[in-house]
Amino acid sequence: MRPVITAFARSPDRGRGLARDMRVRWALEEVGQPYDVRLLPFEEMKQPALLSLHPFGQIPTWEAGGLVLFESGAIILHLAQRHASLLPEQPDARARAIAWMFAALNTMEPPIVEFGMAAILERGQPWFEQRQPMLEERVRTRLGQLSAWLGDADWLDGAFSAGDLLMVTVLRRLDASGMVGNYPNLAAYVARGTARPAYQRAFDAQLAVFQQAEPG
Ligand code: GTB
Repeated sequence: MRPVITAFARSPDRGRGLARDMRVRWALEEVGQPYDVRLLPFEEMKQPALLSLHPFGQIPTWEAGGLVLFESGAIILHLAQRHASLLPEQPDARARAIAWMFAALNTMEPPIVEFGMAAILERGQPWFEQRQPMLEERVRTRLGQLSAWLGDADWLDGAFSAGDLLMVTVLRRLDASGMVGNYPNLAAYVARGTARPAYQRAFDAQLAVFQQAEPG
């Protein structure tokens, strides 16, 4: 059964692999599961066809064998539970890897997204100059804590897991800010993740979508 995921027909990230289909594509590549992609124009995001799959009319979604899922973390957990290689077999190690999935999505991603979105949507607002340093400081705090935990390890808890996969994609949201570069071990961690062949295949696939949408 070949799963079908959804992605932007023309991603606003211009092929930089920052939209959340990228993490699902990467997970699919890591486990060697072939997949199809249904590309959605913005005009279709809040239409009944997508809303019947996703209550908030967003990408990515997942359809396979009668199961419909939304939320990139839930999709990756579903995939990781059914294939070896994204979660350890040993129960305690598996629970810790899942904790890192939640940490990426619940503890790291919110301040990073808030910081990035404010820079796009609130620039020019009277509060922007005061608020942005505060948002940046919240991100810096989390990066410092993550850096201290990682130390000189390759991955967050033993072998590469779905927790690392999500964490790397979340940290990549800071690419434009250069903030991760202030933590050499985190920069090396992101480089290690993005050098994985499965990441490269997923990246190339989403880039090809953007290039076909915007030839030349
Ligand atoms: N919590 C959900 C999940 O993890 O699946 C969040 C899903 C989500 O935010 N999807 C976004 C979406 O569909 C795309 S990824 N937005 C359209 C809408 O809400 O109508 C977010 C995103 C968009 C653009 C960039 N970028 O340009 O860099 C990065 C990330």
